[in-house]
Amino acid sequence: SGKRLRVLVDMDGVLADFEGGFLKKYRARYPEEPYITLEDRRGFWVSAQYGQLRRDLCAKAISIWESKDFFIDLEPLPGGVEAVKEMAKMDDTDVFICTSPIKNYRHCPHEKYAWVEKHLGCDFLEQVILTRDKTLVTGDLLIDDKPDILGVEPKPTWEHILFTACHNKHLPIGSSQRRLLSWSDDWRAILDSKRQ
Ligand code: DGP
Repeated sequence: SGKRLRVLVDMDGVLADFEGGFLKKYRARYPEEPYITLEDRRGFWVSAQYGQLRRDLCAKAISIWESKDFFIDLEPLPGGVEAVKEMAKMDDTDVFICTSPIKNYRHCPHEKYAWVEKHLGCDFLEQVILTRDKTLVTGDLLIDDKPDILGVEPKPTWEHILFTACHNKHLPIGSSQRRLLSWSDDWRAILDSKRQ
């Protein structure tokens, strides 16, 4: 076989249940306020859709993920931790967790490392990449639920595999963009398709 395969895996919405964790804590903190069910979520930015519901709900949404323990308390999405562990054991395969921290850095970066240690083990801390610009990271694949991954590099090296989430499942799939429907879907075939 040829060179090693490098897989970049996003965290929120791919390994960690950001949307479910958000809705649970939003409803607990603001029980009298309207909310958006996961079925009705549209668009990547949660705060934008809450702001459309009512202007002041944008700041209330943001207050949830800026709170202590929001990121560490996120539940793993089904099969994600197991898939990443299996991937990391495959021959000629390097796996990195590539995640964008929120700009309010009080809790998020720390809790992202703590989440990886808790669910994947301290050896996996070597594989964490925190960046606000994923186009600068080289890899063969980027598995991510954000439909548009942009940055300063116009031609990223990776192929973006769109991981299905409540906010993107209604989007028409672009001409050549491939999807991973969940971790029960055939991620091994996607990796194999990129091997030399
Ligand atoms: P990533 O999934 O790596 O692209 O990181 C995006 C982060 O932004 C993730 O923690 C989810 C979070 N996020 C979701 N909706 C909003 C929003 O409306 N505003 C902000 N600031 N962050 C959001």
